Amino acid sequence: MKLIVAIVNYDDAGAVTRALTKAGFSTTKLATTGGFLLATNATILTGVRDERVQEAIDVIRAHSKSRKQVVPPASELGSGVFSGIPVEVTVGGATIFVVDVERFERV
Ligand code: 2BA
Repeated sequence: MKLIVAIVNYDDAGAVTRALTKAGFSTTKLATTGGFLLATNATILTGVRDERVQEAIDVIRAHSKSRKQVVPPASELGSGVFSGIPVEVTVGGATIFVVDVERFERV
């Protein structure tokens, strides 16, 4: 079994969780904050059987859009850094980690 940890744009989180649920995956959605932009995003946890990992990633990819975001000058970035010029970054689709699950129980 694997745990998929997917960090997605907050605006995509509902569509991603709905699509995963419709495909038969269990999900937990957490409200999180990116360390660089300090913007709210969402982290979706999905425990899946090994043979369904790619299927789950395909669902997440299909509902996670990539966005360009311009950080205005003098905005505070992570670690208290202030940028003096506008910075454009591409955020997402999704940042995905696949982690081995040593033990899974529902008690
Ligand atoms: P943030 O940390 O707020 O980063 C937002 C976007 O800013 C990133 O998009 C990337 O394009 C840019 N960025 C991040 N750190 C940067 C840096 N040191 N210098 C220049 N640009 C930087 P994504 O790569 O799509 O990441 C979206 C969100 O996914 C991140 O939000 C963070 O919450 C998470 N994330 C990405 N990589 C991660 C990692 N290795 N570990 C944990 N979380 C990660």
